[in-house]
Amino acid sequence: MPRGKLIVFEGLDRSGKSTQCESLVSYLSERGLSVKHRRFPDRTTPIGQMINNYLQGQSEQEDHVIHLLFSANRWEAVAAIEADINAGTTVVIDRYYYSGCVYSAAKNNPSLTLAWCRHPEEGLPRPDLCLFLDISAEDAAKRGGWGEERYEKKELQDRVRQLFTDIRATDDGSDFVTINAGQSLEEVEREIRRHAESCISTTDDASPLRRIQ
Ligand code: FDM
Ligand code: MG
Repeated sequence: MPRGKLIVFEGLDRSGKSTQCESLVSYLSERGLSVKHRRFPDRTTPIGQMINNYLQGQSEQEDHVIHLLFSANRWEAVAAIEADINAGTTVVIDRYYYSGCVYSAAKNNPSLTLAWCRHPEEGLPRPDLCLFLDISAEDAAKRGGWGEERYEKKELQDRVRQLFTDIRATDDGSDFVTINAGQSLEEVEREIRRHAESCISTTDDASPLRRIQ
């Protein structure tokens, strides 16, 4: 049986990730593909609840600690993700380790460099495709404005976008397909489906899931 693929959505808050992620999952499953939807942070686990409390301002965490909790929240899901992929199920995830790196690094804490932030992610399954929904912080904010959560602030989002741009220039960025998220929902949807279908049909079934190195 061909293995499932690992497809990830990344982008700023309000870039349309969640909507597009849901749309792709329904599209693929309507076409008979076995597909599972996940999101990070997964707020349903005990670690995820600590993250949720932090994001909602109900608790404080030291910058490195919250970074490691976000990473732990991915690691606790690895066995399940791998089991799905090995069983032929494609896993579509709303945010992954790129968000983990850039949001923490955007805090400008001198000992939370992008390189430091990336270390705990090494060894995680590497996506077959990362769909990066690109939008400026200004345009994202026009979409109903920022919510109440901790990172939904213009200055931080500007730095996050810059760091996503920096990542695209590195080896990690070779997984990225950049999609102009300022287009209409339907145009974005069409592009995403095209890339996802090409990923699903062209990834060599014999090739094992790669790891983040
Ligand atoms: N976020 C998300 C991080 O800071 N690190 C991570 O590893 C992940 C997965 O959490 F501001 C940030 C990004 C965002 C916030 O995510 C909540 P959602 O997708 O908006 O729920
Ligand atoms: Mg959000």
